[in-house]
Amino acid sequence: MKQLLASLALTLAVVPVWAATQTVMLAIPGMTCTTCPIIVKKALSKIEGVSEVEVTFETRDAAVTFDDAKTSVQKLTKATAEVGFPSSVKR
Ligand SMILES: [Cu+2]
Repeated sequence: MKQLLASLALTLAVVPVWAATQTVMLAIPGMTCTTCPIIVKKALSKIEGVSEVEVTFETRDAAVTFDDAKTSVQKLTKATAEVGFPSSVKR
């Protein structure tokens, strides 16, 4: 039990309870060639709080992993729109 509490305390110290990592799927229908995902990925990657971006041209979507204490879905969709690719939440 002592050991369990110790490991639990360690987990809480590493990942603050108020910050949650989320992954959102964005639909980006405006991507028309294989260069588009590169532009979209670059725009999403530079947002503070975004840790992972996986843009798939074939399905016209992007999986974005971000820290919801630092950024929001609105900021993600705004960033893609600013580089010419309006996006919406797929799931
Ligand atoms: Cu293109």
